Amino acid sequence: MYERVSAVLGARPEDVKHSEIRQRQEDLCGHLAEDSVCIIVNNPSSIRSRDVHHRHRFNSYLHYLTGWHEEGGAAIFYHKSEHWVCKLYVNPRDIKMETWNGRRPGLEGALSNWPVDETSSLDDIEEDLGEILAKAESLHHIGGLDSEIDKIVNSKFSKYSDPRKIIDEMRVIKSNSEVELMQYAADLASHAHVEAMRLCKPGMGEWHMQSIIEGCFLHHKSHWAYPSIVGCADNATILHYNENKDVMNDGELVLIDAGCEIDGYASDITRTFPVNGVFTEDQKAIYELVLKSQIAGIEACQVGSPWSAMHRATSEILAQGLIDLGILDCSFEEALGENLDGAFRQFFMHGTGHFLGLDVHDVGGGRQGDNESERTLLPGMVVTIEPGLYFGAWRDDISIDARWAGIGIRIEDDILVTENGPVVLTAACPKSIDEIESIVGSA
Ligand SMILES: [Mn+2]
Repeated sequence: MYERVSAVLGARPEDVKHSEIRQRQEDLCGHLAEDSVCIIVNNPSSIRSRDVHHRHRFNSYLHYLTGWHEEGGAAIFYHKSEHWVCKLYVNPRDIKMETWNGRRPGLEGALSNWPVDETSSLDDIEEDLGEILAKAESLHHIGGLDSEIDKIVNSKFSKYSDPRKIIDEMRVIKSNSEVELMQYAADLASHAHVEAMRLCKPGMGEWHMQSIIEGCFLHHKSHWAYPSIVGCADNATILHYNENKDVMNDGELVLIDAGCEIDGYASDITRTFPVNGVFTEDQKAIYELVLKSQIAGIEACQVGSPWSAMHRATSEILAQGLIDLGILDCSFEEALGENLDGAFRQFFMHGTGHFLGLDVHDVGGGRQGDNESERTLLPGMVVTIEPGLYFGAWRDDISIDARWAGIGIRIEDDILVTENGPVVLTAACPKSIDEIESIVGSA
């Protein structure tokens, strides 16, 4: 299984180069007044139970601006003798602590291996900040993550602004090297999904699908970008189901929403397929409708299109399709709704997609479906397109024919917006009915 994935996966791209990170620092500082200071703090580690911690994930902003991926740490950008300085505060070397919890780069290691100008010990941040902030007129701070450092910052400076808006505008457009990393994350997740399809058999557990996919991630030195969702039958109609604890039965569909990360960059794929490898006529009817709407959503990912274009494209097809299948008994206008809030929303209750990058629901604007941010699509943006239809048999707020009950289908791909039209990064993951029927259970 792992070898099959390795054989089709290209070479893993290098992490983002230091020169590119230096350029990001320069771009950020170009937006800051010279008498201001900007502080970005790492995510704290969090306790799972008693003395066991959750796996640490670096703060995306800190990683974006310094490449730092270790635990602890904070970056301070300040202007000193005509230059901007990026100073990284890290945990100092400590043989005793390292013996228990892992090696640390320390001050020297951080200075020589990361693209920063100065390093200092986190133990000194309070004193240092006192000096640096005494000379500053304004402060930019991404707070709320590490309460200890937040407290220090708050005690030194009563008012600060949030620099995320500036950095988000940088993060929302992906460079070539970011796209390469995202393509690799998309390929790895695509091939992992194919392995789950191949090995799927009635009687297996949802957790078996999860173990195949996450095993492929781990085997390739990656990790899930968000908890994997594997839901068969009615479980597929629960959007954030991730207990993955039920047995998959003959005749049911299974929905898998799983993606991995590479140097912090996420992929996000959803596929839905019949556990026994053959769609029933009713499952096929819904699947074909969702697929048609997803393809229309992808086609709408054009440079210059408003953010809402993708959601409108998928919604119009779903609304009409639900009427054609006799699931909705109303006019197209009523099905769609004036603000895309018509009767079809009973069965498609989420947005059509979101930005994708260092965060799976990446920065840069609202989600499709909220009319909050009317962004225009630009080259280098990466979005997901993921319409779905959900007919939970357990729901007593909808009235549907029994033949549709227990069908939940979502199809999700990752799309790079380019001048030459949308590029599907997750194209290696099959989604046509013919392909799926020939792959599922073929192992
Ligand atoms: Mn998604």
